[in-house]
Amino acid sequence: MSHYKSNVRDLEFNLFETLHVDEVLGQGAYPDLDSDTVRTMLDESSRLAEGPVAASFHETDRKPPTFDPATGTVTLPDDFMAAVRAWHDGGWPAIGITEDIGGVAAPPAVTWAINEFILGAQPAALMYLAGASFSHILYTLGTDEQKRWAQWAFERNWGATMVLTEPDAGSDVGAGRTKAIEQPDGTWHIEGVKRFITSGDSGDLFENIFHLVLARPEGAGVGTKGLSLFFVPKFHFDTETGELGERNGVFVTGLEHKMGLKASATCDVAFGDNGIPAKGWLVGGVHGGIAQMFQVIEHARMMVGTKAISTLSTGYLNALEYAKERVQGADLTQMTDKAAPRVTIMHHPDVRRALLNQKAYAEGLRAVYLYTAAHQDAAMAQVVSGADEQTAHRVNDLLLPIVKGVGSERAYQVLTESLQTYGGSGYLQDYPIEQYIRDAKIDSLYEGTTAIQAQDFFFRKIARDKGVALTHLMTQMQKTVDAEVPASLAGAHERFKTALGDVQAMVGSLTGYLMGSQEDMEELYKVGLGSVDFLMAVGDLLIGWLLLTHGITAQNALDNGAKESDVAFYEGKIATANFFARTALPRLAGVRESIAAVDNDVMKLAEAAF
Ligand code: ST9
Ligand code: FAD
Repeated sequence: MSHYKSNVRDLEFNLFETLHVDEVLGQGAYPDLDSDTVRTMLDESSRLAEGPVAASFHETDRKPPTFDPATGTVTLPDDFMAAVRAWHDGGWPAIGITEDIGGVAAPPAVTWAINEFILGAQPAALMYLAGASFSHILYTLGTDEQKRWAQWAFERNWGATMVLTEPDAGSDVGAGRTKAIEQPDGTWHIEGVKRFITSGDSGDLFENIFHLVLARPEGAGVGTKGLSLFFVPKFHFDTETGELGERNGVFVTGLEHKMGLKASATCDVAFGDNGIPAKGWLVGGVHGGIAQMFQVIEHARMMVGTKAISTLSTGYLNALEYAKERVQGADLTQMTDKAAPRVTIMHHPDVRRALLNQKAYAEGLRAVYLYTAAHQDAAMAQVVSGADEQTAHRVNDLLLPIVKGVGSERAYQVLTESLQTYGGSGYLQDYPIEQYIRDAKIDSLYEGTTAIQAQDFFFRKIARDKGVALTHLMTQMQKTVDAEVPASLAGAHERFKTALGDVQAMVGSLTGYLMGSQEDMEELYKVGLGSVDFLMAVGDLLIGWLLLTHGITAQNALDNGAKESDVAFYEGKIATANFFARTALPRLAGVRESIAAVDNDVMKLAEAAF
């Protein structure tokens, strides 16, 4: 039986009943896609994910990829490669990729809904298949010649990597020392050592791999702005015909041994270190490396958040199934009757609390990533929030650190409740949750740690944006506050109103510290001390809001005579909105107080006192 449990009904609810994706289908950028086709795509891709794609999930964890130092080659298990090929052969990596290179146009919300399946079933498989989306980006950024390479890379299913990190340059990408030396023929030789490179090699899974590498041209300035982006293939190819040639001088020198996500080969990679130069081409023929690389990073941050959220969802659904079967103890109301009938653990209040908490975060975070994806498309953003193209772009930028930072932190935290639901059995490898937890931990680390997401969120996405995107979002929230809601959600509505005020007060405190830094730079420490709590608080507010709006949609559907098979689903939506508003939103008042009271004593504390 598959470890992976998808939630197609909830995805359809988001896409069709709350985001109204049907309003952009069959016209504009998506003339060939209609609602029935999207529903069929969701059914087919979820079945593939639950079946062949998920099949080798545990096996690859126990017998992960291996590395041969003599050849610098990584070998992937055959059954894992079969999973990657199954997804590729189904045509799913082409969804959302520009038609100019052979992709299939689709609204990003649909693309990410489909990605959710593979990211829950076999996340590393999508990472090996990054070639499709990276080709799309290369096509967007590249010279005319590079656009042709991007087309080949997509058609021939080349692997791809993003190469930033070095031993002394992790969060601080601008500390990178890898050099780029220009050659008389206009190409570049890359020299340096990169580490932690996902899919740095993948054996014979692909005929070729292209690495997108940040390196510093000789004489360029310091920091991220001195970095340029290079296209560095594993094998050279005839740039006119695409025919493969000699090995390029980029070699894997080691494989990391990790806590989880073992199917994904994390590699040390040396450029130009073994007598063969690592030849690269300047992407787009321009020196704008960090801005170009951020186009890749934005996809990857979205991917990481969706991965975490999908893992939480399957963790919850597995725990739910277990709770309905496991018999233990008597009903609490019969606790004094030692002969009372034993019940399934689903009857115990604390198990119900934990399950509803899992459901609230899994479904609330799904709503967050899909709402974000809706703002990656001008037509859909217009439908969803009335944002024009530029505002939609800013809202997407604002929400990415929430998808990535809050998605990863909450998924890891709440997955421990999925494990707890199993009791001691959850700790065993007989069930998937312990692997989910190990595999999900990485999500708060790579693609920018949570601290980096939190600073990006406040300094860049709010302060530098002059609050434009945040104001747009809060205006949408205020509309919900001002609207009449069904009686079944009156309590949640009231609590949401209070929580919105709490978060607005947090913005006020942090902005005050930022302004104060013009007089006293150390006021900035206060932003640093409060920024992760703030990010998580905005995440909870957004979840509470989307769950509330979903509850309203559900109540309306019930009032309008929902089909019998949908009644429990809608009742669950209303209950979840109320539960989250009652248990999670009141905590924001405490965060508000703590951010208002941040003080720099923490920064003055001597290291010896820690
Ligand atoms: C990694 C990979 O960890 C892990 C997994 C890989 C899996 C690969 C597979 C992916 C598959 C994807 C599949 C998707 C399928 C979907 C299909 C759909 C079609 N936004 O603030 P400044 C830029 S890789 C945009 O001064 P510092 C901007 O150009 C390693 N741009 O920064 C800016 O200039 P300006 C990941 C941004 O102090 C310039 O940077 N490593 C943003 O110099 C400088 O900005 C990390 O993520 C932004 N948010 O440097 C590093 N921010 O201001 C984390 C900056 O003029 N560290 N720019 O516009 C950071 O992010 C740091 O904050 C820093 C600081 C490096 C940016
Ligand atoms: P550090 O930057 O040393 O951070 C250590 C701690 O300090 C963290 O808690 C961090 O939040 C905190 N910290 C650091 N700077 C600040 C600051 N300015 N303010 C507040 N707190 C701060 N990289 C690639 O280029 N390509 C890949 O494909 C890739 N894949 C990866 C796969 C795996 C499995 C792993 C583990 C890493 C991968 N990475 C990849 C690297 C990854 O992006 C980095 O590990 C990450 O950006 C953090 O860098 P670091 O590990 O050096 O930690």
